[in-house]
Amino acid sequence: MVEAGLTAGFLGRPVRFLERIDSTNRLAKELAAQGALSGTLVLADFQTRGRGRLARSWEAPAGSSLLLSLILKPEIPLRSAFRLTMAAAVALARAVEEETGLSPLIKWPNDLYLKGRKLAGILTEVKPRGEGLRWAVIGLGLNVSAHPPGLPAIDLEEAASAPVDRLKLLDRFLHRLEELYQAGLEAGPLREEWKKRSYSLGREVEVKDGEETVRGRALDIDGEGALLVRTARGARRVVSGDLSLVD
Ligand code: BT5
Repeated sequence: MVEAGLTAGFLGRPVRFLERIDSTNRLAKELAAQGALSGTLVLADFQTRGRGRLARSWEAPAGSSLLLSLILKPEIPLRSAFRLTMAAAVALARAVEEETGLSPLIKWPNDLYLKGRKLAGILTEVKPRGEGLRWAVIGLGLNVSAHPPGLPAIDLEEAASAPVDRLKLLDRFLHRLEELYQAGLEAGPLREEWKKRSYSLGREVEVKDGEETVRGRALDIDGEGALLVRTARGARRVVSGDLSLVD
């Protein structure tokens, strides 16, 4: 039934839909290791152990969200794998804009924000092969009709004050991502659009990565997606961490 609503060329072919699963990323990685096709989509209505980065969890009331993982086999260097997260964020922001008129901002490294609250999170996991990628899984959780209480989160229906069709939104997202993917995930255009939609560039930020905290003005991101921060002690290139605004 879901298949019938999905019209992209190869993203979403095939689809594996589950009402309930531990984590769509977990299953997608298992399928990828067994040789699943590039474009395979794992979609769920509810996750019992949805995962964020590190040991964090992704919470979503049943039937309220887009919870999905896509298997891809891109021909890009391992060091450029972050472009997958960038492409997913740009594609999702475009899809939301086209469906609802709302323009979410991209918060480095992997979130979409609306009205200062978290709307979506992306978790990209890769299997290296030498300097390249054997496969990648892009996992994405987007709050559509509800969000978990007690978090600085927002859902699309609350923000739009109108119902949102999850399947149409998903289909649009797949089209937009497929366009970026077929264009080779080229760093230049991807980076330009990412920057236009950025939540954090030009702002005073604090990036925490384990024990280390970098503080300063977020100036730019480079072609690999690293954040360039002007600190009191000079420019720093930050490759991972949790960002918050200071101003
Ligand atoms: C992320 O991690 O934001 C990546 C989330 C990816 C989830 C998708 S769902 C489908 C696929 N299968 C999976 O198992 N995972 C992916 P991170 O940046 O580490 O942020 C995690 C943090 O976001 C949590 O610690 C909470 O604070 C917050 N959070 C959890 N659920 C949320 C929600 N529904 N809306 C907003 N924030 C949430």
